[in-house]
Amino acid sequence: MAYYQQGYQQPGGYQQGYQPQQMYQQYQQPSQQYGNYGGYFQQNVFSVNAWQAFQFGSQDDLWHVFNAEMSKNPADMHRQAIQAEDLMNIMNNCQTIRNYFRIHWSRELCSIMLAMLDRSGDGFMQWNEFMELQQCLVAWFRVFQQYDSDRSGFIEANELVNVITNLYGYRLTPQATETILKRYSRVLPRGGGEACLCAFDDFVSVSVRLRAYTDAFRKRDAMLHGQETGNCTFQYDDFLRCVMCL
Ligand SMILES: [Ca+2]
Repeated sequence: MAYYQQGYQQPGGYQQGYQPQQMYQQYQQPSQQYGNYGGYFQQNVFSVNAWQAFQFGSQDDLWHVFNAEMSKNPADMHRQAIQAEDLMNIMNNCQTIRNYFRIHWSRELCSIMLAMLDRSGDGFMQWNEFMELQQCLVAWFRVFQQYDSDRSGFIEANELVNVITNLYGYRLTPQATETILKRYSRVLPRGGGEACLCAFDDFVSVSVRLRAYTDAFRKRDAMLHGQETGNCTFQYDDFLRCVMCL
């Protein structure tokens, strides 16, 4: 498999220049067709200091957490990158990170998060990708907590819709919104009736997938038409490559 044979060699040490903003500018400009979600990320995600949120003393402490997990596997060390399983271990076993989010991170969600930020396209998570993920997660968690005022671990479905459409700024039809709610919320008993609620892990899944699929669609739209039109033609193989990686 090429995935294994590629053997990504470039060291991913955090001394490398870390300029995530530049990576976004190409496809996350405000758009008539796709909304202004890029603006939200630019204004909020990149100003987050993940290590401070986790109450580490410095960024080095977070690097040591990453490095300690990477060091458990010589192949990971050779690649200077971790895998979804390693990411899951960090998220669940690092006490400071676990105490911050207070959820169990599934391997599935860790795979999705790894794929979202796999800028090097090698299927592994380098340190700079890991840092960017933590920034995203802290930014998302702060949003989530704003709405989860009673700290129940859930936000209401209508608040999820509010975040996606008004705060993030995606342009979605009611039909698309309903599809998202069916997939990413759960119906729980509340006060003699029922409430449609969204937990933080589902909130992360929605945030990751919406962004990745929208980016992929926009990119092809712009390449195909020379500008964004809101329409796109996919080859079957290209479509699969877009959706199956998440
Ligand atoms: Ca990578």
